[in-house]
Amino acid sequence: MCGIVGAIAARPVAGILLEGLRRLEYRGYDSAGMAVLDQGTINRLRRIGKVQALADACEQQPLPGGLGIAHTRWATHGKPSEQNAHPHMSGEGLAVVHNGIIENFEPLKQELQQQGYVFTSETDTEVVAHLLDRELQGGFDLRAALRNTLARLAGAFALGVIHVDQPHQLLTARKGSPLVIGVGIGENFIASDQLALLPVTDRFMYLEDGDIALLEADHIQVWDAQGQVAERAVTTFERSQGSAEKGEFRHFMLKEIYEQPRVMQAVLEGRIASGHLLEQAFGAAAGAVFDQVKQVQIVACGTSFHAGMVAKYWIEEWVGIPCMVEVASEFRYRPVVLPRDTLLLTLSQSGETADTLAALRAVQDRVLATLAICNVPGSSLVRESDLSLMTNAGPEIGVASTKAFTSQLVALMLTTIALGRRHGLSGERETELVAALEQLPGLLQQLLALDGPIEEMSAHFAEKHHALFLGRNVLYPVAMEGALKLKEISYIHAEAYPAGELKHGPLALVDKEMPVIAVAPRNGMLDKLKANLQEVRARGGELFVFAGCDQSIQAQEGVHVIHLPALPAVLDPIAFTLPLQLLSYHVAVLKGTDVDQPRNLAKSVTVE
Ligand code: HGA
Repeated sequence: MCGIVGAIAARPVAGILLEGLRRLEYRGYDSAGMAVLDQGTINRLRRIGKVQALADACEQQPLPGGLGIAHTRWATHGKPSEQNAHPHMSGEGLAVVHNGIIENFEPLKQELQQQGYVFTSETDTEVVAHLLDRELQGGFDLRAALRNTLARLAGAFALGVIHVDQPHQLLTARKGSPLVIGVGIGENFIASDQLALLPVTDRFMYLEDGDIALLEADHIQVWDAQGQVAERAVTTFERSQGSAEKGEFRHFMLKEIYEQPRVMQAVLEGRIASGHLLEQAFGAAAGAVFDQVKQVQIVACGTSFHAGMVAKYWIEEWVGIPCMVEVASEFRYRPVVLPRDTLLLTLSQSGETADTLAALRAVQDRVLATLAICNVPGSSLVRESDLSLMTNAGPEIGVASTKAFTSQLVALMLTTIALGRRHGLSGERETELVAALEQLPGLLQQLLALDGPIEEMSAHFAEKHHALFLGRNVLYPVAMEGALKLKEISYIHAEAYPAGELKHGPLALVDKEMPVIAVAPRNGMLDKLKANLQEVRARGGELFVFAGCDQSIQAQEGVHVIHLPALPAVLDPIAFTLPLQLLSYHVAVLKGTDVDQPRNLAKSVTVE
């Protein structure tokens, strides 16, 4: 969701800002803009469309200067247009970029209009620029003006501000939206995500909610929400955490699918040894918490929600305690009943998902403990939870989540084992599960060999408008994730059902124009699933089956089958996900959609 970059340096910053925006484009890409201060003037360029349009404009009209802010937008207030693109200005002297939503912008706008401010955009952001100007007119310096302005704002924001009267200062603040400071040598930066700044620094300072920071080229000062001077630690980014380059791959999504064998290794590293789980991976306090837990409440959104659904099957089967799963946008707004000794488990790739964070904050005082499974260390979710387990998947740039999902599943299996140990899971079973997990990197490597046959299969979908995904038991959420992937990137309408539900409604949709995709591992439910598939065939539906290694499902007229290699049944949800990712990818490529940046979507959903 919207990406912010800012820089203050002794060299021209426009190139740094543009590169930062390119790296943040996964967060939003309907328009982009930049404002750079040069010799007492703020020069601003904004363009509708992708960052490349802004880069082209910069070629024509270079923006010299060593202080600037830039933005790539995912509109929440006002359509994507040049006028609504950030930075927004008040007069000629002040420019602002914003990620988030100002919930009370309407009364603020009215108030400012009554005082003579003229608005040139439909955005909520523009009130911030004018509020700041009003404070400056009232005699406050830039930092005090920002502090007074923040006191008027409701909602979520990360802000970058520059002013012509302060040519050596870049101001920033955050509340509820992500923002990181990049610490350079004689130059400093801000960004929504550290990825944006990796070409210029590997040292980062994470701001807390409510912080204001003032950056000069060789100095950074932070104040906390109470206005007290605050120390924020500087951490060094490990380059081994993955790269944000596409390399030889045509799309980030494909690269990220292919990275999964290595990611499986990364998420297991340091968490298992000699056939056992290393519980310390969850933090020193984890053992005592896991001992006491009587039920688990999982809260997440989108793909992470599907990972949570898989975990429900695992936790109830192997730990034997109740596990509830709910989407965060519902959970946060209803009076939830949480039995005593509930562990609240949140899942988010970015750790900045607004609804998930709000859900955590809403109930954290009413639960035994909170555990975050997340891909970004230092993210808000991780910092605000009692326990955390990193998925170590490295940067995920494709908007459609792939490796983040499978690494969450592994982290959830580790969590299940950790809980199970304290609730009667035998040592033997633990060893069995850990041994299965150890096979994952090799297994996913083998699965990638199915890419060719899956690409061939994808041709059947190019002309279709709808698709149905079926699975049973722990493979039902995998079918849901398969359907989500297909709709996200190919724009084919896709739904998932537990196969047993077919005859209760969706069967009415089945005809030769409705391809039905089934995930059919060899397990106790296979015969039942096969009966459901017969129901589809009997109505002329074309079947695409991802089957286990046994040969009991065979290709025939109207039935296309891809067999997976032999694998431990506990790994089915992870293994069967990969072919579904590849199928969506190839269908999207055939349809010619923008695979990494599908329309209307953005990654890291930091707005509600
Ligand atoms: N509300 C602002 C910023 C949107 C945003 O942060 N999206 O993720 C706007 O609509 O421009």
